[in-house]
Amino acid sequence: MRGFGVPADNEQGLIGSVQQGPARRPESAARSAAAGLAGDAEPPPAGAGGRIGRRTFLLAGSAAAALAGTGSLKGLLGSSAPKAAALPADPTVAGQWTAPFDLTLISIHAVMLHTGKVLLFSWPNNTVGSDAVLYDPVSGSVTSIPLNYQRDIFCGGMTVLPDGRVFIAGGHIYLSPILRTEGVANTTLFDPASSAWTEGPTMDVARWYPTSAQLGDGTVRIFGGVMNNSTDAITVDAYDPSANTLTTLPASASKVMYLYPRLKLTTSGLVAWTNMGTTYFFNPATAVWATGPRLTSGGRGERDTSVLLPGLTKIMEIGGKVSGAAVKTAEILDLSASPLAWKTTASMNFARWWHNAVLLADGTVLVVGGGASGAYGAPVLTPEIYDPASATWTQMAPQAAPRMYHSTALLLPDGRVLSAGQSHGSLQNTGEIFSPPYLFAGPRPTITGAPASIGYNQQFTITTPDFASIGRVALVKAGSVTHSCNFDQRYVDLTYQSNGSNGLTATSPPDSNHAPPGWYMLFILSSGVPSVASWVQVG
Ligand SMILES: [Cu+2]
Repeated sequence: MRGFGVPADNEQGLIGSVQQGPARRPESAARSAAAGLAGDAEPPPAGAGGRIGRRTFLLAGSAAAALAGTGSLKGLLGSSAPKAAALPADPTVAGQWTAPFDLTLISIHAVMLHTGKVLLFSWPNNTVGSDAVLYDPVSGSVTSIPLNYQRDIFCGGMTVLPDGRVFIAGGHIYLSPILRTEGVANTTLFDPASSAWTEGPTMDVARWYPTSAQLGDGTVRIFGGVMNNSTDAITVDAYDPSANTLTTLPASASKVMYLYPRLKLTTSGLVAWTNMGTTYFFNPATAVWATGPRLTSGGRGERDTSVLLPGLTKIMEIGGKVSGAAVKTAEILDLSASPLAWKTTASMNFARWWHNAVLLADGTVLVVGGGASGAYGAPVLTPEIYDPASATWTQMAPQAAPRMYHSTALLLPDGRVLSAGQSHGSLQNTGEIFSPPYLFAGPRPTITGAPASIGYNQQFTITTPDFASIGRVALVKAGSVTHSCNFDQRYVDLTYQSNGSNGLTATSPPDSNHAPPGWYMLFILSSGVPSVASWVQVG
């Protein structure tokens, strides 16, 4: 239903189209040129409408909802309310949620920092720059750290750099008129050590909804997004964190990539783009694209979520918008297979878009939030876990708050999951924490010693009294997420053996394309139960 000024369906819809029917993508000279360049004549994918006014939708939606008095939990839960009111499920089977708690802002962007804090940010709210906080999942404290200069980093792309700083590419033009949506060419750096925000170098073009992707050499490529409501940002920029410089790649790299393209660094060093109709692989060494297989779904648009599964050879695309509707389906591309082909895997129990996928400490995938109508309609409160080993989905206990458009979800170092945000409704400033069933499955192994940093392909010692029972050792690159797009999460299994006395001898990742440099959460698991993670800097 199109209530309260919220767009009924297409978040990418032009403002006018909200009232006037299906959105039409703005055609631009840039788009046509790039389409010709790439030889990609396929029609705009599902979910690709024109694209201005997200923020307008959100503000209008919130304001209208407040005026209409619909901000109650009951109103938000809608038809899913009975599920939330059901008897508590057994946490050993369905996990357990905390009640919603106040985070003081809408967690539109979330980054897991190696300090153990979570960086959350949103658009400016009567502050000089974007609102931001550090949330401490251990103490529960929330510390305000807004930008102290005029910049709106909402709508930027995020990459956690090898040293743990956060690089943010682009964003939203500061205090732009409400009916306009434009990007900025600025980049922004956040230093967890000092909580300081600083300006980075300037990109060649303004970008709104770009994706930044870290390469194995620790540099970052910035893809896609739009310059404004009628012009795509087609060039690719390269950020070198050690020199703090930005350069623009040759024209062979240029491509229309829409909004927050879902990109994954593969173990071959190629960057795979997988959420639209056709898969593409970008070769950073040559700045040239290669065409891969078509998705079985025909493309899942800009509301799907995707994840690189443990093992690092399979990319999974989950839900999203297919033929105009939210879907339950999921598909997997096995990069080690020949010929390359997407294959359908088991469907979720619920159709979703604007959901998030979180790699859990045991290598399973939690899909949380999302809904089936518009930006905030028909929320799905029941998360589900995909087990890659059995290709099955298991429903979890329902959460209290809808977490659809502008929601986020991250794995925490203690194995729990923070689910937060959605820019609509009375619970929009809240988060909830989910404890997966593995936290109710027996005693947790403990890491009593681990190195603070490791290189590649080298042995290192993990001290643990549980050495005899450890069944899995993994490094999980901490996540950074917005708009159902997680830029950083990655699950890297390690080989290991017990040393027979006080710990394990593990072997670090073979190279930086398996585990790009940066901070990882080291988990050991016993009978499927993870330890609390130890932070390790890889590279
Ligand atoms: Cu948005």
